Amino acid sequence: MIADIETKAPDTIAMSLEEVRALARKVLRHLGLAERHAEAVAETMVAGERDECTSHGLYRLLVSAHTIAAGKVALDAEPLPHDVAPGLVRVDARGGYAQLAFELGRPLLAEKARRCGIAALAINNCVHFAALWPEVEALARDGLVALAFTPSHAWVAPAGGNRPLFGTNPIAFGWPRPGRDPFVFDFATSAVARGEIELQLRAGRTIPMGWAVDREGYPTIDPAAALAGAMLTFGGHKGSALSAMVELIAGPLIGDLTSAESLAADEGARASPIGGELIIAIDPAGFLGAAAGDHLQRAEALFEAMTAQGARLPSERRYAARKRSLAHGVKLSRALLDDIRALLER
Ligand code: NDP
Ligand code: PYC
Repeated sequence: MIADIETKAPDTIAMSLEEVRALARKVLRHLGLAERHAEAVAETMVAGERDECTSHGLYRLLVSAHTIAAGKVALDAEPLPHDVAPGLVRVDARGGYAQLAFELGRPLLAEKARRCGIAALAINNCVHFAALWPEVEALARDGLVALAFTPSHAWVAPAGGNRPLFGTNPIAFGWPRPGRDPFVFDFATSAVARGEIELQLRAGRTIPMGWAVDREGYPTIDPAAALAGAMLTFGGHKGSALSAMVELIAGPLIGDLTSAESLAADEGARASPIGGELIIAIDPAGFLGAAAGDHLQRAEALFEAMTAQGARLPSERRYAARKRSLAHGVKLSRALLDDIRALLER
């Protein structure tokens, strides 16, 4: 028995964040992604691993490899900014990954928000597989209140229906806190991100009831049946309405695709979603001028009242994970690393 334990390879492998970054960049370059994209895309994956958000960490290298092999992302797209109005900026990602387009649009958005009090950035024509919290967190660290939205592929049934129509459509929010890490939440308007179901499938585990129905519309705990059927919204009709809102404001409002249109454009390739993202930034000083600091300080009472009764703040878990990862590195699933390293043999 002891011998068995001693000879069994560990299920996880420890890596430093630098090693994670180097691996992500190496694989993305090997897959053919231009250097600037490889760096920007790798950074969101490193952030995902660092903050223990594994569905949007290095697992996304497998997703990217599939999307690239399917020819569904422009590998060397140069994002093109358009100064639309004093409070509006649009970045055409030209079929590339969203990360570089956001990097380019972020300073323009921040500058417009400071000038106008509120501003919006539309990223168009991008391929999107990433978590949204790195974007709203970055804006909140610059002192701005930020909201971000993006549709995905039609995988989710509206409340009361049983056929996929909405994407998993995340909503992210960031709030700057004086002298503290920003308050950030970021979640899919489906019961859970699709990536989470994909990870359960990889791990051979079942999923909780309430996440999805199978092809026939019956509730299922089988992740494969869930992926083939329809995912469910969180909070019933409430998540459904929010999901519809994301379709509208990050789809037609910015001249981009809905999740149903993204899935149609995918033509069965099962690549990452194509379309747009809307990011709104608000400068507290826009409404409040010199009093902004006092009011931000007042907002701290809300967070204190939440934690005082035992509630945890969204983003608290991530910041704690980040602290651990920065100090000790991360642990990656051996099976995932084997699959990622196999990409380098292709
Ligand atoms: P979760 O359901 O796990 O919700 C995540 C959010 O809720 C986080 O802000 C988390 O904070 C917070 N939270 C979780 N548990 C608690 C708790 N007990 N108390 C307080 N706050 C809590 O995530 P999802 O599966 O819905 O989404 C995961 C990711 O998938 C998101 O980052 C999203 O952007 C991404 N995604 C991307 C899509 C795309 O098209 N690009 C589509 C869909 C999802 P904390 O982080 O601290 O745990
Ligand atoms: O996990 O639902 C998801 C997702 C879609 C696009 C990127 N992540």
